[in-house]
Amino acid sequence: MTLTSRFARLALGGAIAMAALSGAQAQDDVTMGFIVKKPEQAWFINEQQAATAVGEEKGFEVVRLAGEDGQQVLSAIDNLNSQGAQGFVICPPDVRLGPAIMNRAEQYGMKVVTVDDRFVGPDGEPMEGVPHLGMSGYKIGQQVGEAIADEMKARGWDPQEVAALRITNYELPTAKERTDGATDALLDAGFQEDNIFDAPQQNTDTSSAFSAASPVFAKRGDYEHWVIYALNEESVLGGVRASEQYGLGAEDVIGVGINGSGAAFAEFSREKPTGFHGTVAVSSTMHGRQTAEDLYAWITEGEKPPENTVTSGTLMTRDNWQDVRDELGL
Ligand code: FCA
Repeated sequence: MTLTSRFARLALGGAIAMAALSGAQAQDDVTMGFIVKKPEQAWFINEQQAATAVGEEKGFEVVRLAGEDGQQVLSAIDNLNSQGAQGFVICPPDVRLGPAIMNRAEQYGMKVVTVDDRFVGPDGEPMEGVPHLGMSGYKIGQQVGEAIADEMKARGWDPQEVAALRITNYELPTAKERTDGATDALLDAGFQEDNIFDAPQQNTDTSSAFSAASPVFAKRGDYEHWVIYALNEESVLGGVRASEQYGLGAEDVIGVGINGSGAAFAEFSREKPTGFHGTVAVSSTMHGRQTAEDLYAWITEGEKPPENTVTSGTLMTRDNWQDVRDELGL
């Protein structure tokens, strides 16, 4: 071996060792935020836990933060910057905050991935350039409508005499897609359009749905049978609780939600069935894990995640909920 080739080998070995070292350091140094709009909801708790778990596996740190309004989101970003974070995953409290959130993130050179609720720009269209992962809202909504129609048939209800409580949130595009999908599937199955009553909620939680639903039941006491749907199961549960207050029993109500989180498990675990018939379950574990992994690959390898990834759902009822829960890793 010549001196030069020996030298080259040594130099190469050194370079590899250095690269390995800096690679290891880079991995140790990755910190990302995971900011959610509703930190007390089981869906979001699970998402954040799944992100933390994948961080522990792969060697990066996940800082779990609440962002229940614009102010809180901006201070969460400041806080992440002071912890040396290179980016964050976020489900924003209001999708119209997208430009303001991106502004702050860009000041700090942070990378951003959205989960569940996609930013909209000033033109009302999805904000481009921010990778997103969320439900295929319309399709999952259709599954809700189909599940309700099937259960109506099973109970032998006459569609002419059934009312629908549609809990809406038209400011959130994924919510509109979901309730539109459910409505279309119900109409396809012969549901009467005039029997659909809207309850616009101000938020995406149980109490806002309860407040929105109560006056609808109060006004439409003439219907004996009701179906209930909304963007998520937390909201459907608000509708079901309101129906109970108006004296409707489990046999008079078919509520079908979306998510498949602890809120639904608790309802299915009650000794007696309620008007909450089922929910279309989506893996919040996968949402949390995948977005954190994607952001990590973007930070460490410069590989930008896809613009829009959509996920699908499985109907979960009192009969099969434990199996579906296990299948989806929930
Ligand atoms: C929205 C809803 C959540 C969940 C998520 C995927 O953020 O508010 O309940 O359905 O989409």
